[in-house]
Amino acid sequence: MITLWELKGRGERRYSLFSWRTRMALRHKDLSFDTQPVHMSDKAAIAFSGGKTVPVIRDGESVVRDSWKIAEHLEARYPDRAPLFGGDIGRGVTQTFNAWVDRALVPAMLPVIVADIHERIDPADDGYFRESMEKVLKKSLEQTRNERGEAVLRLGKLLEPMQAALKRQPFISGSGPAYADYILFSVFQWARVMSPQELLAPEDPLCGWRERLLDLYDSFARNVPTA
Ligand SMILES: N[C@@H](CCC(=O)N[C@@H](CS)C(=O)NCC(=O)O)C(=O)O
Repeated sequence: MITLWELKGRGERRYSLFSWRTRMALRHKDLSFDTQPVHMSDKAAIAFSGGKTVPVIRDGESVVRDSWKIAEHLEARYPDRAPLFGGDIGRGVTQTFNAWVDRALVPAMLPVIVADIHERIDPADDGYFRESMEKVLKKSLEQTRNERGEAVLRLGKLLEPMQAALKRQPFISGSGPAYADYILFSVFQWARVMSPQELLAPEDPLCGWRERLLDLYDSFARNVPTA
């Protein structure tokens, strides 16, 4: 049995975007797992991992931290299960995509939804979350709410290449879903779980793609508490 440590929000919401990558990767490989929800501010709960962020997994004797390292671990440990990358070239391209999502897309999504996230985190994390987010964004959560219109426009512009790609193929990884899809999906699932804003219009190719991801593995990601 594998255990996944992830963030605990209000009303059983699981909102760690990086942990959603791991959740989907575990389902992709058809591995069963249980979860340990933790508060964002409770670093003692994950001190055994040697770090301060989730996801962390324990898989037998191995403790692995960082969503990318976890994906590599699962691919190496379970080579006979459905592949997450599809060989060395696929792993390389997927790692490049991981860097783009983390360094361009996540910072573009954050100001759009951060005030909504704040309303749905566990109350125990209130001060910690506000302080750390306001430091990253260099503005107050209230200010992000006032400037949301511009942030939504910036996000839309950034997503244009994804829309173009998804007009040509049903998944980021091609004809079927793989880890690159879960990387992108994690950002939309983060928004779906914590924000009531509808960010994708029905005619957007990203909307159809997200529906396909929500349908996977018996609607695993669809049937969770959301905003
Ligand atoms: N590169 C890491 C990033 C993990 C990360 O930032 N996780 C967030 C939750 S989504 C976290 O644990 N934050 C705790 C904090 O900021 O104190 C990964 O891919 O796992």
